[in-house]
Amino acid sequence: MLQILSPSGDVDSAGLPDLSSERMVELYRSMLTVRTMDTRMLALQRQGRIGFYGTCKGQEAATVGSGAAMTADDWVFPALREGAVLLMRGYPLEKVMGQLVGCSLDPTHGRQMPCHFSSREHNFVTLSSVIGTQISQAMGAAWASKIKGDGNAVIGYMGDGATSSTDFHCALTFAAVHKVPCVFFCQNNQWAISVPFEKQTASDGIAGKAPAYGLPGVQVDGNDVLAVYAATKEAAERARNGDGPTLIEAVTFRLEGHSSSDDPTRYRDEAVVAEWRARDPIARFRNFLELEGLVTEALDCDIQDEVKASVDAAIVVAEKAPPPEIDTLFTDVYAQVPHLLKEQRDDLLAHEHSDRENEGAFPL
Ligand SMILES: Cc1ncc(C[n+]2csc(CCOP(=O)(O)OP(=O)(O)O)c2C)c(N)n1
Repeated sequence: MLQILSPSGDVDSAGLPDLSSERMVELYRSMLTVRTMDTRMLALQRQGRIGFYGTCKGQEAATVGSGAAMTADDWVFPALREGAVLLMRGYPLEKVMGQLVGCSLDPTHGRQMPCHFSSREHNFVTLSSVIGTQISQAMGAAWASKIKGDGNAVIGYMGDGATSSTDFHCALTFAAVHKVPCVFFCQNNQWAISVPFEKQTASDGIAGKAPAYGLPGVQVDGNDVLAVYAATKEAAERARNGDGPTLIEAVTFRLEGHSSSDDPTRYRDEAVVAEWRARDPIARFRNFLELEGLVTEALDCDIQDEVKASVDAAIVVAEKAPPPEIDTLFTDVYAQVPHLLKEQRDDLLAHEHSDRENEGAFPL
């Protein structure tokens, strides 16, 4: 298993990836941003202010390290826990919050479940809730890139549970046969809701499955952001050089429930969770940055305060924004809206209009 940072943050500097000090601090900031979002969003969900949320907690190194290794032109096909990659591409926090709240700031007009972010401008395609679908979609996009010769690579994310889907088999088969520029990134967080990894597969890992499909498999310590970055960077370069796909398995752990609808204490041993909590990817990277003199205690406090302030400000903006315009119920599906739908839209708009006119006419 590829590892660059020891659990205490010491490093074999020969293996350090080529990242400037500023960039490393940026990665740290991104990891803190997703952790802060997770804490705030779970609280908002409990207060009934958003409907649903799936955290990345414990998997920040795998998400941020892999996202950072791809270029802005590369396409991203995320699963549930990779929203941070969109933020790292410069997507505004207010729009992320807008999607979670389902207000007018949400480019998908409140039609998607929370956490299903997308932005064409940022080459970030929405996840499908249907597990595994994005693996074959990523393969297809990579194949298109190859045919067009645009020199881009694609990253397709999945959890360990998704590796039991038909899409995994189809996507890896096609990808290797057609040598497409795709990085398949499996976040092996040990659980697929309540199914533990040992019930998911009798194999001793996911990376080991790759050679059977005819592509290289790399197992990386998913709680080591620098190792994840290095492995993904190498795979993306292979893809761009025409050397075909790679399967990366990031070995990590989901510290929270599967989603805000799940209670993991009902099916897993708290002692094991505590062991993984002690391997926190953010603490490990912070130790490294402190040992290298890149982050001091004061700077760390400043970064944490800035991150919290920007997340809180985005919540305020999204919650103050009005709901999506009502006629968006009828847009974006048909190029030419069928007459029955047009009638329904007109009725609804007329009804809404008369409601507004009558506002205040019946004082309570
Ligand atoms: C095809 C399909 N089957 C079942 C589900 C229900 N489901 C939602 S998430 C999930 C587990 C996913 O686990 P994994 O792929 O390991 O990703 P993780 O959530 O752990 O990141 C399941 C079974 C689904 N959404 N789609």
